[in-house]
Amino acid sequence: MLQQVNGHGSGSAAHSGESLREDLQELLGGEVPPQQLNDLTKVNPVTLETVLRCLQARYMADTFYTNAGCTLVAMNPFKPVPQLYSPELMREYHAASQPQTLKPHIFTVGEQTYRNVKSLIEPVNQSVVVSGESGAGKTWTSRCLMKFYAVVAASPTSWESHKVAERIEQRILNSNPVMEAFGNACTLRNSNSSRFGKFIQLQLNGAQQMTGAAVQTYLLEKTRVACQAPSERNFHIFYQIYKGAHAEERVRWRLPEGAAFSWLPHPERTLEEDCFEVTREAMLHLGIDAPTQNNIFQALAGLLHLGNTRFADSGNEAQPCLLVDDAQCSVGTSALLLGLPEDHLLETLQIRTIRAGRGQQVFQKPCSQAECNTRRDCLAKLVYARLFDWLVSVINSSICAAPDSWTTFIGLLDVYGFESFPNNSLEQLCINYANEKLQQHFVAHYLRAQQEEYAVEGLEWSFVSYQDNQLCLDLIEGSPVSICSLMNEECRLNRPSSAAQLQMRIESALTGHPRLGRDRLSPEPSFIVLHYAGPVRYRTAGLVEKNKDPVPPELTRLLQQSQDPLLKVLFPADPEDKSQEEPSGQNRAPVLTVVSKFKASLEQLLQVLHGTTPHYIRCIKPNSQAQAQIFHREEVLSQLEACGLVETIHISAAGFPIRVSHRNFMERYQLLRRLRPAITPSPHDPCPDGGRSECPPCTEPATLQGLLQEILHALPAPLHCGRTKVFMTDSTLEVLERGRAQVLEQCARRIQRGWRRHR
Ligand code: AOV
Ligand code: MG
Repeated sequence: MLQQVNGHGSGSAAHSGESLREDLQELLGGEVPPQQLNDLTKVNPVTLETVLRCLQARYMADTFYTNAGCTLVAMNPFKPVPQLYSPELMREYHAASQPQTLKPHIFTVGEQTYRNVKSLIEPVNQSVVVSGESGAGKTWTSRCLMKFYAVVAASPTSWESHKVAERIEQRILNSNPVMEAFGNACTLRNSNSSRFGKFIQLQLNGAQQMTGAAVQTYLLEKTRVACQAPSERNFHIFYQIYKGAHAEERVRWRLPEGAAFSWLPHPERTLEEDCFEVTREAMLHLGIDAPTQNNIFQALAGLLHLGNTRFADSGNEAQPCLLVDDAQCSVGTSALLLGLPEDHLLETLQIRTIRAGRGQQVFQKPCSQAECNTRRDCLAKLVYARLFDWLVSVINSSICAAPDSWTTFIGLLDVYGFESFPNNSLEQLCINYANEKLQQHFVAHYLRAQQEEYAVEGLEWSFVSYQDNQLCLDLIEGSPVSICSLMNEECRLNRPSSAAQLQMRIESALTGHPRLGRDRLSPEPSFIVLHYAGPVRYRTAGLVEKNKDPVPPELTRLLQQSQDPLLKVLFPADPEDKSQEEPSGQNRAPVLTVVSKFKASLEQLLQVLHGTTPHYIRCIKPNSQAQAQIFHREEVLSQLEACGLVETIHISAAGFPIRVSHRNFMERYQLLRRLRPAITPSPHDPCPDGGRSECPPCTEPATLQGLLQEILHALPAPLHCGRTKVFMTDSTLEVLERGRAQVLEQCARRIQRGWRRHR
């Protein structure tokens, strides 16, 4: 067999082993033993072409995971492969003495992180950063990893506690369908695309059982509620309600079969994500009872009706806009479902309240047709975003462990992947900015830090050049001038500025920037950012407004007056109620823009990641049609180039991922002294427990150099001593640990023998 299969050979993952071997043997000139082809660092020579051919051969043979040194490459199968994710297979990886020797799998990463948190050498929180472009399989991967931890980290013995543990793991898993129903949508790139970022912290106690979890989310793409790009859809939950409500609920939520909603495009499309029952069931498990669920779905139906509200100019500036045709019915239904007085809702959409002049007099001004539409959309976004945040907080209170019941965590990061559409706006800018940040974390953590550390530690090392994306980040977020700073300034100046003006400002302030592209042919004002994963053209129209994300205070106040129990929770009455009207001029509070808030939350995330040992899974999309068994070389190539996989492999191939401080190394491996070659300690060896028992007392204390020499003499594994740390590969660590276990066992036997003799 090509790989050490260990049990999961029954399915398609294994049966094409022979053809895979032939292909790889040809590629590698037959030099490398077949079981090592699991790792791209063993491909010889490492070039884009050879790596690509290896991945292609594996993909066509239904082998989807491949190691690339410190990263795991995960190709999206685009078809069900249930045998690859069975609980039996999870247990197999968990039980393996050396999971790294099994077929590459996300469970190897899962098991590695799980073992690392209890590592006696340097226990530390772990994180798994799953990256890849939109549709590559990040959410799928992190869901499977959560299932893995739910299986391996649940082991309380008593029946009573078993029940509790099952409940918490089940609840944690139940958070997925709920968050995906409310936060995922069908886009051009992925029919289940995450429209928010998520970091979930799985909390473990001292016995390594999962006692809870905490979810942190990042910037939901709330504009989707009121505006969907051509061929895209709204969030799944709207379709779930629309298609899955029972007859009686349809009456209650005013959703007759076949009703048309302009915020519900493409309801005819059938997706597996449209299953309402799964969401309801999961919500129930999370403690969201049926009456609360009813309130949530009723409010969402209210938003759908709000979306059908249309305005027309009244022809007289002094008069409010008119409702178009049967929009009166929509407003009425929407008001009813949201627990609002109909006339108050309508008036708030049609009329602005402004304070102006020295005496801060209050004026009322009819809104233009466009303003009415903006206010309607704003109301929907406001309700949906609050609802989403509230759901996340309910989920957290349902799954979060008490602070003293956990000691370490494994974090899973699943954010929206890099995306480029025909039209890109602030949402894509933020998403791609987040991906740049994560790429930089990878580059900084792995590529740069590793090489710099070797240099500082005085290890001999030939440097590998890699692509740093700092320049692109400077262009987006740098100071003093960047795209974000210019957008923020426009928000702060609060002046009407056109799309063309913003484009001109960006071009003149950042002209010549190596990461700013030019697109003279574009029919509309735009700019191009040359991202690490490819160029993206952003339209400037609407950028400043979206960045400012203004919420007229009348809208919040309106919602605070709702009689609906859910909206009362989402919009609690403001006790001081200071902001009665929209302030003008200098009375405005400083604007905290969308990008500045997003930047702050990303920086917080990176701080958390920096405090963990990160593990990387790179998801690759083999084709953009989401089809099984199709490998588009060009598309894969650009993903490999973008993430710097070849550089990663070069560095990993020659690198030492394990580094242990001199002191910790001495403490742990002191007892390996006088190992015989082949690591078989003789019964006459000194006792590793310091001579407290019957075995002969230990001889003179070791120095690090002495210890290393002795170990090197006994072991074939490479060890390198830096100025402050000892460096080694994963396999060396395993050899050391095996040796240590043998010595300890030997010693325990000797002590037992001693006891027996005494009795
Ligand atoms: P993403 O999270 O990376 O995109 P998903 O995890 O949603 O991508 O994967 C997209 C689709 O690919 C899924 O809905 C599955 O149909 C399929 N898929 C992915 N991984 C597997 C697998 N291991 N086995 C079978 N099918 C798979 V985005 O959220 O758009 O960036 O914002
Ligand atoms: Mg996703």
